[in-house]
Amino acid sequence: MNLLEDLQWRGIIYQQTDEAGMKELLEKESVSLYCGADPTADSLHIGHLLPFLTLKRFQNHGHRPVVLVGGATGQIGDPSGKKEERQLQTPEQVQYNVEAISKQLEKLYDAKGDNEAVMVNNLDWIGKIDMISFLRDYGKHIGVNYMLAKDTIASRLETGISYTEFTYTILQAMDFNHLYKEYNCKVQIGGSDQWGNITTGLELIRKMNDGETKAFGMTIPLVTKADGTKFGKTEGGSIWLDAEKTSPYEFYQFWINTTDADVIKYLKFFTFLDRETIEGLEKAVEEEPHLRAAQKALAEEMTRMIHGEAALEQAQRITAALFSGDLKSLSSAEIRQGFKDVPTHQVGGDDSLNLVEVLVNAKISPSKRQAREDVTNGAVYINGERVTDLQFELEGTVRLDDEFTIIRRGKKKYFMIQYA
Ligand code: 383
Repeated sequence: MNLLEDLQWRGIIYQQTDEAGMKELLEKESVSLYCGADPTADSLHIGHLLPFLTLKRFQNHGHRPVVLVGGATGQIGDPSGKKEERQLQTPEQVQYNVEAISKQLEKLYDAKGDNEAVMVNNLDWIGKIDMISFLRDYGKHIGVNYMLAKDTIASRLETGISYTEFTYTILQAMDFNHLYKEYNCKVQIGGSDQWGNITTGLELIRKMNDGETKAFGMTIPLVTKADGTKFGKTEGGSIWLDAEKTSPYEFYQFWINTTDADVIKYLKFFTFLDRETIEGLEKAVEEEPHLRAAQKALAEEMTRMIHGEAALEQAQRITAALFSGDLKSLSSAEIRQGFKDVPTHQVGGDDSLNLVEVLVNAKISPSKRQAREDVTNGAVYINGERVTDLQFELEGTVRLDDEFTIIRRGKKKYFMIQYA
């Protein structure tokens, strides 16, 4: 399968500005193409992955990725897909975020050689343009009527859009034009929300380069979920690539919890597994869904890709230990990762440390009588070990890191006790 056939099969192509031209271009030469991200936070989240992994698919087929981080555009704010005006970030915050997300992006493109990825920051050229040049050299080429017709701008006319955000699309167009000239970059890709900005770029390139368009745009579909809820969000918020914000265990759990209805689509979108393998997993979902082979493959591929082999093994160990209830094999740091979201109860300095009392105070057992029964019946586990002694005190080695204890009641109900 060639690249375009592979992208098609994966369902990754949404819109193209010139399908036939693009096909011809990719058959003829090895191209440079780009995708950008604005530094709106100090980490990317999985909503960014699809376009940047698509860029990598191009790289795997011999093309050169140009990865842009918007040190300039991040100070302005893209109105695309936003119902409301954005709050400006300070230049320092933007700079901090640029560094953080550049590191994450660099890691995605480790391939060396002729088509090694190039990292660029648009502050390096946009930051140098003075206002008069901006208005004369660029603004003059883009009609206000043309801009007003863009979905992302039109949809904001009722609620309001500042001149700042209105101008954003011209800045992104200047980037495409700059990269076209400096890096012979002929293609820009992005999510479907970027269609307007990508086409403004083509307009500018056409106007500034003798009317001939040799550049192309391609967008990638929005990732949806079969149940209609938003992809990439959990109760805890976004799924970040930064391990400090979303631990590798949580990251692994996110993917492993994918529904049968979505899992094949995600394997095609996000992994580099080949067609045969994915079709095999598709069969497995149909014939033996309870084994969750496709979900396991997805979680494994994604966690390895973003966090590496060691973090994947750790995530799998935590998952297995939580499933079996055997916590002895885990370090306290691993237990912390695994139990981040369980109900927590704080035990103050004056509170009783007696197990039965704690079970009642933490509302783990509904009454004192029930708490006693739970303990004597062997339904209570402390850090994975059954405790049947009614006099047991939560002291000493049961306090992991001197800070917390995990209590399990019954098969699967976990609680964390924290000490003041
Ligand atoms: C800036 C300057 C350029 C080219 C692109 C940009 C960024 C672009 C943007 N992109 C989104 C972002 O940064 O705002 N104006 O969060 C997201 N992208 C990619 C993809 C996506 C888009 O980074 O659809 C999801 O991840 O295009 O929302 O010269």
